Amino acid sequence: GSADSFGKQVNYEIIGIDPGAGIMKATNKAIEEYGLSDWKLIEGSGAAMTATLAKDIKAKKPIVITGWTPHWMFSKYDLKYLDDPKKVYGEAEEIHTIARKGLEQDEPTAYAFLDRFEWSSDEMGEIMTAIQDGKKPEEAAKAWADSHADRVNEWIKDLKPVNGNPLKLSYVAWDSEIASTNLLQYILQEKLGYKVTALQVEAGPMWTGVANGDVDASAAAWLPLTHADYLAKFKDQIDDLGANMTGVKTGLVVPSYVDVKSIEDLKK
Ligand code: PBE
Repeated sequence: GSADSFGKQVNYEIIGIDPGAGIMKATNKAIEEYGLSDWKLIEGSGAAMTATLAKDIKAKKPIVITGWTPHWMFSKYDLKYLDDPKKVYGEAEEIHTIARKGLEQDEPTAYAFLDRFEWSSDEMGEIMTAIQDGKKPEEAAKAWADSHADRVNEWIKDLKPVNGNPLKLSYVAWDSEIASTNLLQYILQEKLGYKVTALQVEAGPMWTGVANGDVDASAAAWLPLTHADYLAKFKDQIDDLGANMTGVKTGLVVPSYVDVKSIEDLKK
C-alpha cells in the first residue's frame, strides 16, 4: 500500500539497460556509495526499459530507471532526475566522436566531417522524437538533414566527396545514438559519397572495434565519466575527436508523481 517505503513499492528494483552501458557501472557504484544494499539493478536494454516505463506510467505506478538526456522520454513523460549529492553520475558530461588511428590519413573527407560534427541536444531530440512517433530512423535522419541544410552545409563545406569508399561506424542501440548514427550515415553516404555500414553492437565491442581498426569511427563515446573505463583501456589506440555534444547527463530517473527527491532517499 501507499504506506510502504518507495523501495518496497518498486520491489527494490532499478530498471537498467544493457550491461555494457556506462550508466550500469555508475548505478552499481551508486548502490555501493549510497548504501543501497537491498536494491537490485535489473539488466535489459534501452527498449525494454522504455517499455517498462511506459507501462508503469500508464498505471501510475512508482518506478525508478537508469535514464539519460538527451532522450525523448523527457518530452513524452513528466520525469525527474533524483539528486546525486555524491556526484556518482559525474558532472559536465559530453558525447565524443572517436576514430581509429589512421582514419585522418586514409579518409580525410570523412575525418574532417566527423571532426566538425557537433550539434545540440534539441537538434538530436528532433530526430529522436520523429523516430519515437513511428518514422524509420533512416527516414527521420534524412528529413532532419533536408530541413536543416544550413547545419549540414557547415559540416561538409569544401569537403571533397569520394566515390563509394567503404566506411564503418559502430554504435549501441541507445535511442540517442540511433539518432546520431543515422544522421552521420545519411550525410556520409548521400553528401560525401561513402558506402556506410553502421554496426549495432554492445558498448564494449563498439570501443574495441575502433581501437583495433575494424571500425572507422563512433559518435557514441560518453565522457569523461560514463565510458571512462573504456577510454582508460583504449586511449592510446583511438583518436578522440572531441565533443559532438555537450551538456548531456545520466542518472536515476523517476516519474514526477513519485515522492522521492534524492538517491539518498532510496535508503529509507
Ligand atoms: N547511455 C546513453 C550510455 C551512453 C549513451 C547513457 C545509456 C551509457 O553508456 O550509459
